[in-house]
Amino acid sequence: MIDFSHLRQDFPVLQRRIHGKPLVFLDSAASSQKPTQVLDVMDAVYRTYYANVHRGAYLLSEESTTAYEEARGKVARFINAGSRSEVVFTRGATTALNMVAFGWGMDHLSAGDKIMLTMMEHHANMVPWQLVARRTGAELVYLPMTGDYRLDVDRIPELLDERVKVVSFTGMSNVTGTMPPVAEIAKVARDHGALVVVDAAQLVTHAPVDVQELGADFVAFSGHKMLGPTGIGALWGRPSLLEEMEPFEGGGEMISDVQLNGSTWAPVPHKFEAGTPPIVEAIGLGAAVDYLEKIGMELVRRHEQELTGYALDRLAELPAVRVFGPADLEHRGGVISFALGDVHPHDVATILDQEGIAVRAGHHCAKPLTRALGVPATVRASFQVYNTRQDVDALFAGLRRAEEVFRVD
Ligand code: 7TS
Repeated sequence: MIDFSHLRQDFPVLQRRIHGKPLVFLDSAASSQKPTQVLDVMDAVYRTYYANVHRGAYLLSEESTTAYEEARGKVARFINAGSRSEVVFTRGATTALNMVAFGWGMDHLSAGDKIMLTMMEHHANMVPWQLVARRTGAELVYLPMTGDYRLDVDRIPELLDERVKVVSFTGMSNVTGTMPPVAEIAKVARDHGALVVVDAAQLVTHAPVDVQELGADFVAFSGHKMLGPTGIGALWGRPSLLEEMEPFEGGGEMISDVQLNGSTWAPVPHKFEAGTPPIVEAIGLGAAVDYLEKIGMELVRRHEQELTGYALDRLAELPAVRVFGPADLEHRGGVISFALGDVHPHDVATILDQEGIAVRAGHHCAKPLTRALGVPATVRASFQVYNTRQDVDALFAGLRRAEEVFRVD
């Protein structure tokens, strides 16, 4: 077992007690906690060199501009982008996906075209495409799930006809933890001439991501799930597509020139970053990347696989627990959705909260997927670098307690 327990001390909030018990934070798939290394960097920006970027001809502005652009470079290196200009800072994965759906979709889709998604998508990779489909007349098709909670890739040849112009899918499900074979799907879809978009909101913090290896056209993710702050995320895109794609938002900073009846755009990536960007958040994301790189994403993935394996074994000791997700650790990450008998997930979460354990209960913004699981909601425990076997043991004990309270046999 890889010992990550020393990392806990980097996360101040994990020192808290909840209802008199030590906090066991198992909701990192919704948003992760932040290490001191990120908090300190953000604090230092505000205290020592904060100013707006790309504008002032004075030292503070030069310093914050340099730090902002260095953070872009860190994110680019983290995902092995060809250059930092391939990384557009966005508000998060949601904005990045809307940027592609509207920026690319409105110019390339029309009636008769198809948008291929999967049954596993978070609403952020479903609703933007539904909006664009409604406006362009394009149709939506969905790749189904197999009985063991994986994407049914065998159905791709049948569904991927010449009308499919874009294939947009998750790199890791935020409900079942499923990790689809992204590179394999991307290759088939691109060979077919479709644009390939990967929602890497979960993937990027649970496994190494190399955009060259994934073979997608666009990759979207958020900073707050990968130990960084809220309000910042990124869209990686192939340079030619970023050049060609229309900006999603207009405003300051994204122009080259503005005349009364028209404008020209700033070079990529700035043409996609209208207005004052989340400067301190971007720099904070750079610090989160530094933190994760210091551990190494290969090790993060291995730690999480071991912890997930341990958690699945412990949950299997409770006959009333039903896990919705692949059993094979090669095909899943550290997000575990489950039911406890027929106890409502919110009731389970409430009992766990009394024990200091934070989990999420609900549809996890993936209603079609939860519906396909045949339940209105699930309980979800999700892991990050700071979680340990002790956290899993606490979850197990908490579930035992919930069984007693609700008299589950
Ligand atoms: N895609 C996936 C796979 C996600 O898990 C999420 C957020 C998003 C996109 C959207 O990211 P955002 O940062 O723009 O909101 N997932 C969750 C979750 O599982 N619980 O809360 C947010």
